[in-house]
Amino acid sequence: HNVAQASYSDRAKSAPHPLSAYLLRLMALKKSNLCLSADVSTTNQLLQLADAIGPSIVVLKTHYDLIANWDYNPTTGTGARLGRIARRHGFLIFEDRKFGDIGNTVQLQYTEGTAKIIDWSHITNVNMIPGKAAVDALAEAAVRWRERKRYEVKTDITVGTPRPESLDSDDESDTRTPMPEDHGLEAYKTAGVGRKASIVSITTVSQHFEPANSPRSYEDFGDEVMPGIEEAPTDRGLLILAQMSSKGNFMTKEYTQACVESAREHRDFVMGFISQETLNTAPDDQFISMTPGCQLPPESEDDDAEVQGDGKGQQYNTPGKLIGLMGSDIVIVGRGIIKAGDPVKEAERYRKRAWEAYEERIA
Ligand code: S5P
Repeated sequence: HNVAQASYSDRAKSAPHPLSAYLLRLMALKKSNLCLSADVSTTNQLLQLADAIGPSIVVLKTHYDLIANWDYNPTTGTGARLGRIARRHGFLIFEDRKFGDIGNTVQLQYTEGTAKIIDWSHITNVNMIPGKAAVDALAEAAVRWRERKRYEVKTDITVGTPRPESLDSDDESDTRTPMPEDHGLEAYKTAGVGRKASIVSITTVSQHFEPANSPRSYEDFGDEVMPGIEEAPTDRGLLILAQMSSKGNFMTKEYTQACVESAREHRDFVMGFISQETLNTAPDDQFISMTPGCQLPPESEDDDAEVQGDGKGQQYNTPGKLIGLMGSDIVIVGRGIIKAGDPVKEAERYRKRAWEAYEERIA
C-alpha cells in the first residue's frame, strides 16, 4: 500500500479533491487524524462540544436529525454557528446523512428541505444501495451549489442599498435584499435558481448576527480562521459508505468494490470512504478512509486490549489497529469521547494514540 505509507502532507500535494488536500494539510498541521462523532441531542450541547474538542480534531461528524432544536436558519442557525466554530478551530463538518434514495430525491434532500445540508456541511455521505445514480446526482448538486456560491462570495453587499429595478420583487416589505445589478443578474441567469434563491443567498451578509441567548464561549467567533491555515475551499465532498462497523451488515466484498468504482468515476467530488480499512488499491487511488467503530480500552488497561461492542450491534477496534494495521486515515469516535468523565482530556488521548499509529505506519 503505497498511499498508506505516504505522509499526510505529501498526499495533500497530489490529492485530486481540493477539500481532501485541505483536510490532509489540516491533519499535518494539527497532528490529528481524529473525527469526533458529536451524537448529542441539543444545539447547545453540539456547539459547546465542538468548541471544547475542536482543537483536537480535524473533522466533526454530525447527525443533524438527532438534534431536537436544530435551527434551520441559514445564517444564524445551528449549521452556520457550527461553521464559525469550525473555521476558528480548523476542522471540517461532516453530516453523516447516509443518503439512500433515487437521484432526484437525494439531490433535493441534500440541497433543500429543513436542513439544507449542502450549505453548512463540507462533507456528507451516501449509502450506495440504490445504485451509482445517487452519487451522480449529489455530484451534480455540488457543482451547482459551487457555481451559486461563487456569486455569493463575489457580491459585495451593503445592507440598506435599494434593490435594483431589474430584480424588483412583489414583496415590498423585503428591504434587506440589496444586490449589485451586474452580479445579481448574472447569478440569477447562471445559477438558474430564480430570483428567490438569489435573494436568499444574500442573507450571508447577516452572518455576524447571533441569537441573543448564545452562550458566551462561542458567541464572538465572527469570521476568524485558525492561524496557520486559510479558510476551507468552497467545495463540497462526498464519502461513500463502503463498509460498516456493525455486526452482520450486508456489505459484501463485491458491494465494496462497486463503491470504489463509483468513487473513481467522481474523483473531483468523492473524497473517499467510510470503511474499515483503506480501499486504495489502484496506483492512482488517493482516497481518504474514515473509520467508525473505534474505542480505546480504559486507561488502566493495555492499549491493545479488546474493546466490547455496545450491545446494539456496534463493534469496536482500537485506533492502533485501524490506523496502523488496516491503513485507515481518520478514526471516528463518538461515545468513547462523549461519555468520558473528561471528554476534552479523552479526545486528546485518542488523538495521540491515533497519531502515534500513523507515525509508526509511515516510518
Ligand atoms: O459503519 C458505520 C458507519 C457510521 S457513519 N458505523 C458507525 O457507527 N457509523 C456512525 O459512527 C454511527 O452512526 C455513529 O454516529 C458513529 C459511531 O459512534 P460510537 O458512539 O459508536 O463511536
